[in-house]
Amino acid sequence: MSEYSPLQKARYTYEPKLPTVLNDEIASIAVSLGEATESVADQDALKGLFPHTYGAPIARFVKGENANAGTVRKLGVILSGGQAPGGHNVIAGLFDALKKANPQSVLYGFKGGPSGIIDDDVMEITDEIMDAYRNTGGFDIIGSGRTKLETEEQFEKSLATCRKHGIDGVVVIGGDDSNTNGAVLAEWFKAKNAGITVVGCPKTIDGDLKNEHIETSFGFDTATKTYSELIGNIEKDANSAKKYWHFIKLMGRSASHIGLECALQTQPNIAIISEEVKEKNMSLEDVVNSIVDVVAARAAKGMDFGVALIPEGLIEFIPEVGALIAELNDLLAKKADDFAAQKTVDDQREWVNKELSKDSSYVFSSLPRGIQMQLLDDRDPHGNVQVSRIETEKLLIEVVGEKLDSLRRKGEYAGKFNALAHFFGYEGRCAFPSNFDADYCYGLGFSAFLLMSAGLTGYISNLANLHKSANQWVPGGVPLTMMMNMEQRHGEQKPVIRKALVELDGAPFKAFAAQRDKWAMETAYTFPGAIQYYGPSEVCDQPTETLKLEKA
Ligand code: FBP
Repeated sequence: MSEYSPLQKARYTYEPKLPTVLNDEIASIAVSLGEATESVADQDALKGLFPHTYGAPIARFVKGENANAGTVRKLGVILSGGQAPGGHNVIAGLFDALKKANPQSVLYGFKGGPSGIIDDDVMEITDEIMDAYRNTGGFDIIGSGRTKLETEEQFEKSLATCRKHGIDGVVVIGGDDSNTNGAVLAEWFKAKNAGITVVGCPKTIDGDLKNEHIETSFGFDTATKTYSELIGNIEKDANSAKKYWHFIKLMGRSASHIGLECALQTQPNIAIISEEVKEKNMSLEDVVNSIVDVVAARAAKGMDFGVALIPEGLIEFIPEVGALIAELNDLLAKKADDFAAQKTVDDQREWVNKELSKDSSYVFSSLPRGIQMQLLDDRDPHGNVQVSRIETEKLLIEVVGEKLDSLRRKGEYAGKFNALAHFFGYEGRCAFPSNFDADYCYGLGFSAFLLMSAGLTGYISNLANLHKSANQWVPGGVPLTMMMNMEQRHGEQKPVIRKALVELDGAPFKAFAAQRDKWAMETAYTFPGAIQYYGPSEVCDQPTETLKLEKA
C-alpha cells in the first residue's frame, strides 16, 4: 500500500497559479514604491517607537530590472500561532523564488514557532523536504508555536542565531500579534544595523487580520469551506430526522468572520454574530431569548429541529461576561501566586468570587460550574482567556432548555427540545488548502522573497484583487506600521496591528441580516459540499462569499 493517499500524491504535483507579473524571471521583476505612509491612528506615538521603519511606502511589483535578484541569500522562516491551511505553500513560494533567483541560496526553518529563532532550533529546508509538503495542510514541516517574541533578550538571542547561520532575512508567517512582533523585530534589527530584513505574511483562519490592503488572511477560505461542508451535512441530517437542534460552535478567537461566512454558505436557522451582540449591548439573557424565540416559533409550526451557529468568541462580547473576563485576566495575572495557592477547585472559585467586583462576582456565580472552571483555565501567552476551551454551545443549550421549560409551564411552548452540541475548529485548521489558499499562499511567499531582495524590511507581503482570477492578482508589500495603533495591553499602551472585527455596516453582514428571518423559519439550508480541488474553475477557484460581497 502506498504511503500517501491518491489525493495527497496528486496535490504534490499541483502547480499554484501566480499573478502574471510574478511569472517573469526574478531579475525582470522590479519594485515600484509609492508615497510615504501613515499608521491608521496614533501617528506620533508610533513614529517615536519605530523611528527607522515608520512611514515606509507601499510596494508593488512591476516589470523591470531587479539588480540584486541574483545575490546569494540565506533566509529563515517562522510559522507562528494556530495552524492555517496554506502555510506550507507560503514556504514553497518563498523557497522557489529564492532558488529561482540563485540556486546557491539557502532557506532555513526555525522549528516550533518563534522559539526556534530564539533557541537556535534550526533546520535547512531542502528540495526533498519541500517537495513532501507542497499544497498540503498543517504546519508540520517545521512546526509552530505561540512564544511571544518581544523582549530585548529574545531579540539579542535571535540576532545571535541569525549571525551563526549567516541569515540575512526572516519571514514571520503569523496573525496580528505575530506580525506586530515582526514589526518590532524589524525595527530592532534596523536600529542595530544588523543587515537582517523582516517580512510578515498574513495568516489566521479567524480572518481578522485584514484591512484596506490585506483583503483576507490565508486559511480562512479553506477553513470556512471545510466547516461549511460539515454544517451542510448536519443540516441535511437535521432536515431528514427532524428531531434535533444542533448547536455548532465555530472557531475564531474573537471576531465572527468564520461564523458569518459559514452562515452565508449554509443558511442556518440561527447564526449569532458577536459584534452585533456587543453593539446592541445584549445580555446573556437577551442572546438566550433571541434563540428561544426561533426555537419556539419553529416548534409552533411543527419543526422541532434546527441548526444554530455560535461564534467561539461570543462569550467575551456579551458585555457582562466580557467585563468579568477582563477582570479575571487582570486578577489572574496580578495575583497568580495567590490563585495557585488555592488547593482545590472549590477553593479557587471561592477565592475568585471574593476578589471580583460585586457585578462580576454575581455574573460568575450565575454561570454553570463547568463554565466557571473553564474561565479559570490557563491564559494564552498574550494573557487572554482561551475561548476555544469554553463550551459556550453547551451553556446556551442548557440555558435555552431551562427557558423553554419555563415557557412550557406557562403553556406558551409545547415542542420538544433535543439539542446536540458540536465544536468545529481543529477539523478545518489543517485541511488540504483549497486552490484559492494554495495559490494565495504561494504568491505571498513569492512576494515575501521579492520584498527582501529589494532590501525592504518591516513589511507584510500582500496580494490585492483576490476576487478575480489568480493571474489578475496584484502582488506587493505594505509597511506593517501602516496597520498599527496603540492599545492597552497588560495595563500598558502598546503598538499593535488593529484587529478587524465584523463590520455591521459591511456588505457580508448586511447580506446575512437581510435574509436571517427567512432562514429562521423556512429551512432554506444550502449544501456547499466538499472543497473541490480538480474540475471546472467556477467550482474549484471561487473565493469566499465574504470576499465576493466585500468586493462587489
Ligand atoms: P491564530 O490567531 O494564532 O491564527 O489562532 C487561531 C485559532 O485557531 C483560534 O481560532 C483559536 O481560538 C485558537 O487558535 C486556538 O488555539 P490553540 O489550539 O493553540 O489553543
